[in-house]
Amino acid sequence: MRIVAADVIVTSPNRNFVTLKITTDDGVTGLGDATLNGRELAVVSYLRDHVAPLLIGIDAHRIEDTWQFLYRSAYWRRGPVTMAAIAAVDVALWDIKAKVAGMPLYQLLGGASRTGLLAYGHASGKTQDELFDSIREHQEQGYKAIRVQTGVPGLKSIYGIASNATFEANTGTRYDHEPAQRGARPAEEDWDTRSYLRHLPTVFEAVRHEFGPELPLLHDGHHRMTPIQAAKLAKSLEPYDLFWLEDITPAENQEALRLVRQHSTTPLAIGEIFNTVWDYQTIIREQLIDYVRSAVTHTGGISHLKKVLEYAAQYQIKSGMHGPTDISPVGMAAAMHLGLAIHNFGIQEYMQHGSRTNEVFQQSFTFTDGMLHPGDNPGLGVELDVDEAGKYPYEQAYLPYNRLADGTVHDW
Ligand code: CS2
Ligand code: MG
Repeated sequence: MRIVAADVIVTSPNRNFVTLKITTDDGVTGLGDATLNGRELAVVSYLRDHVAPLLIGIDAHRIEDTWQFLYRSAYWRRGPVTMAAIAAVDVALWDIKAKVAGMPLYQLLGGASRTGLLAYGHASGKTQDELFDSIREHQEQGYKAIRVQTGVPGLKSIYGIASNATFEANTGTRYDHEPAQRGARPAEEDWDTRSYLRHLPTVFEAVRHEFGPELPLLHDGHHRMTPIQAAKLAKSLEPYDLFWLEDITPAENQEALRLVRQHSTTPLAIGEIFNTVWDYQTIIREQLIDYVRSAVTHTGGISHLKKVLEYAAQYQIKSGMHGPTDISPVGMAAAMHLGLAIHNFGIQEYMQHGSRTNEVFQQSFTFTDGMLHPGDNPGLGVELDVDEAGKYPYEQAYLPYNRLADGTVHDW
């Protein structure tokens, strides 16, 4: 079964998505997500100009060999662009193999290890009242675990605060906006770590008081703290029993987390911007984290992320795969098949795509009573309507960035 076509489809129904579609000489097609938020066209070029021509004629069943060929023959390894491109090829080939086998992909990965995947959603509010409303709204939608992001007094705009979620009255769907904004330049936001560190524990105290001890609560620090600030934060949130505290440091400096561990037992999650097992080498071996945040889309696909998670399993570290709206339904489905099959599944992030996105990508996965399931269609269970996709051409969009009060650029 040889590959006869590898097409890259760019579409922007509610936001930009890049999808690779591989076709075999038997007429079987497979999809892979290659969306890199705010830098989408770099991956488009990598795939169209450098990878697609190499795929023609390759045996579509040789997934591992194709992965190794693309990774090693380029000489320039790792990095988000390369690894998103390889991920798209890998996932498309798994989709094809599972369709040919007539099975949902999770069956080829070892079969289901559980009945469904616990998902968490994003609650947020500038004020306490808005935050409480947002938590209740998520609970009404079925979410059993909730990420809490909050405004900070004195700061104008903050990461993760949904001015952000829209209710589409015509379809009854709730659409979670991600911070990327269409336009020619990134939006500028402000930041003050000391105000944030003072304010956040008061918010979690109020949330625990209102919603009780049972509800799993998560929080994302979005890479903004130094190691000692991160240690302070993790320690100050300990009484509120978080499910996890995410991205408290930039973590390129993996050793930095030793300091945090010395001061706190708050569980830590890191890795949404990591691309390979090498980015996790120290933090897994030294047990400096509790959850691996990588997405299939940005970590070389199912083949590579499975290896990362198997390594993590030796240290009782679990999965917590990245699932914002900038992961397309194809990438989400890949995460769900992998999450259903592995033993060390932890939790799956799940934000909801808009109705236009759901028309472009027809999906078989379900979200019922707070649990995700990839469905039992052969393959990934996602198909792309190319005509529908063609209605929404690419639009330039950027993630925002931060400056401190004196104008210094800060981690966003
Ligand atoms: C995030 C994302 O979901 C998360 O935890 O940190 O919202 C992230 O900001 C975006 O995916 C960036 O593209
Ligand atoms: Mg995050």
